[in-house]
Amino acid sequence: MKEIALKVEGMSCGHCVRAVESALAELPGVTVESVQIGSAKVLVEDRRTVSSIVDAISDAGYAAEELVG
Ligand SMILES: [Cu+2]
Repeated sequence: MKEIALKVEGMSCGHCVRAVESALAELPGVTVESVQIGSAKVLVEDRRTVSSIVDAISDAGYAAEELVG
């Protein structure tokens, strides 16, 4: 498992946190570690999953990008 940290734009309240959490929870091979306003941390089995994570967050209405480093 690899830990991926993401910056998430457009979140402003607890509703946003729950929306991102549930979008992530539906993805196979993804374990949600934490979601806060503006960021998320997940564990993935395969790094190729990162693009589907970004897509799922986008579908929920927020803009995500991986924080590298
Ligand atoms: Cu909100």
